[in-house]
Amino acid sequence: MMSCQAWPEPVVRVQSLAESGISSIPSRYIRPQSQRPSNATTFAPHDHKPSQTDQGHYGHHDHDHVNIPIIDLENLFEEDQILRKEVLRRVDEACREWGFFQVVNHGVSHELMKSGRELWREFFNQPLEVKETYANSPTTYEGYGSRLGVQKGATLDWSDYFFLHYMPSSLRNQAKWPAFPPYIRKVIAEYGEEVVKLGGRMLEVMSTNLGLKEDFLLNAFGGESEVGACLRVNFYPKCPQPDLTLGLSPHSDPGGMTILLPDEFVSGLQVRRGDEWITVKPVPNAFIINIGDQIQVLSNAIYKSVEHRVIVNSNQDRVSLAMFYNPRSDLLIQPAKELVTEERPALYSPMTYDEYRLYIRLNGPCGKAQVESLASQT
Ligand SMILES: O=C(O)CCC(=O)C(=O)O
Repeated sequence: MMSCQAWPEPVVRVQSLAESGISSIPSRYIRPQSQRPSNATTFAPHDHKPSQTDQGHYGHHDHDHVNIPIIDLENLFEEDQILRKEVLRRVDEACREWGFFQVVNHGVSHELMKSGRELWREFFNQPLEVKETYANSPTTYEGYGSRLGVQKGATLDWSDYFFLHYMPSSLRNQAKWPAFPPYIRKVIAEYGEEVVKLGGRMLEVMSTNLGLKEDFLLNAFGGESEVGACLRVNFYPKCPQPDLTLGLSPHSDPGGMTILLPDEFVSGLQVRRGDEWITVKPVPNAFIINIGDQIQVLSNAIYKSVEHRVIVNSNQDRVSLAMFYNPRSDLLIQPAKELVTEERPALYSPMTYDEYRLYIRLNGPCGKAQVESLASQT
């Protein structure tokens, strides 16, 4: 299979650039006018418990109230079937209407979420020489990186990241994880275990909601021991000209589903809604969950992956932990036969995730170009 061994140009660490005291950003980071972060929709603060009203604001045009749905998962773990069904209904509606939602009472320890964020921030605040010992290459992307894609001369994003494999355990190699700050490896392992468990539950909910057997999606991903899970920790440094650049270019996630722990204090994630970009303001202790391209394919586009991007600012840096929950990379992914009918024929041909992700590994984030081009080939 084609892959790329090395970066096409010397790698520049965005954090070092930001800390060098520049007042204007290099041209490599400046986006064409039409792709700059203007006119985004932000919604009002959320210092109240998620309510029916929050969850029902689909398509509302009063921008102060637009938000991705916020869903309380508490009743998912209850015996009461009526309460459980209501949670299922809300998740289904969010998957169909938005492809993005926040969850609270998800079962992952808040302490672990906090430690994860803090330890990763400490990792990025270490001297450059220490981080460089983990420098990555485009062959696997594992380690400390500053770009996605290997196109020479491409416009670059204003962020650095650390990428590691958590599942399957055969790919988990703690020697490639940061050794400092103390406890970071232990916290990554514990965090991974809890978030992967949450991912498994969400796949059950989505399978049930699609009218499939509860374990359908997990099995399509290779089963509990073979499912893929990898963590990308994004670090978005302060930027002297945030209006000219993006922290992360528009993209849909190529994998199955993403469970994102956003920065507690700094917003930046924007979700596409028609022609608008909605800035998500994270709810305390919530995760943001979004559908990836592989669930779009498996559900025959009943659920859709949604484009998102990240904006930066000049006052505060930002950290986010994205756990990508993916199919085992050598399994063929195709629409579930139960979801293919005469009226709704299969929209996608079978393809392994290995083949699929090569596109983003070579080209970097490209909106929804890849999954849309797949549909047009059938
Ligand atoms: O930083 C964020 O809020 C989003 C990150 C993201 O979209 C990604 O890592 O793919």
